[in-house]
Amino acid sequence: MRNNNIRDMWAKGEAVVSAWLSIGNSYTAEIAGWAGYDCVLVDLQHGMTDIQTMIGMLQAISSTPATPIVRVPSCDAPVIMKALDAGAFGIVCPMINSVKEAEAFVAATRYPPLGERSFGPARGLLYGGADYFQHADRSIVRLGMIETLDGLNALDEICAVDGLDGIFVGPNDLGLALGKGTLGDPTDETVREAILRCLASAKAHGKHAGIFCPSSSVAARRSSEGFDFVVPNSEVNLLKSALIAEASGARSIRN
Ligand code: 3PY
Ligand code: MG
Repeated sequence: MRNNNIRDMWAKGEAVVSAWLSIGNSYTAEIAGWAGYDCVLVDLQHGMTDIQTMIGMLQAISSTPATPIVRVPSCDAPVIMKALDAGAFGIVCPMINSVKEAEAFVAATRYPPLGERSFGPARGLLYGGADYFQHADRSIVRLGMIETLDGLNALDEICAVDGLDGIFVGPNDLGLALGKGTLGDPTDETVREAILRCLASAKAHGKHAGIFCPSSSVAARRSSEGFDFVVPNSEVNLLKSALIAEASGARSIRN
């Protein structure tokens, strides 16, 4: 099976830098894949993307050096399996609130006897290779999102779940859950402390820790703190700020 670049980087102690795609389009996915990211995530939760568009995006990412991964809309086994069958080499699962949910998430990604994944790897075989079935359980990366009060309360137990590679902090939802609003780069002490608690718990359990960041400078800081999976903003936010800057720049002389 084709190597999972995320695992290879982690084995070397490196931090993975992932693009985050909210626009459902295979051309955008292809551009992101050639832009120097270690992996590219298709966001099925909040992105304007459905399953069929996701498949085209994963095909586009497959033609680039980046590893294709998917954030599913929820801990829903059929969708998780569909994303894996479509060739995702990693799954980020939002709103993991309990050990039970973390275990259900992991089970959906593993074939029996370890898990409950149904057989039908489709594009997994094309992108991964003919021996996909033999190696998929070991190769696929699973990150459960901590972004609720329940998730925070069960943090240590979730981090201990067998087969979960690590956690991924959603700072916006976590900020909301803590009553602090959506803070991209939380300076609030409660949110800051909660984020660092997630990092410490993951490390204490020998797991990986990821986080969504509002910019590359915050992502670099997070990675220096010990996060080993960082997302420096989404493509839609980057496009929006570039468009705004160009529109206002083009008017700057007349104004
Ligand atoms: C969050 O911040 O809540 C996320 O889900 C990642 O953007
Ligand atoms: Mg979230």
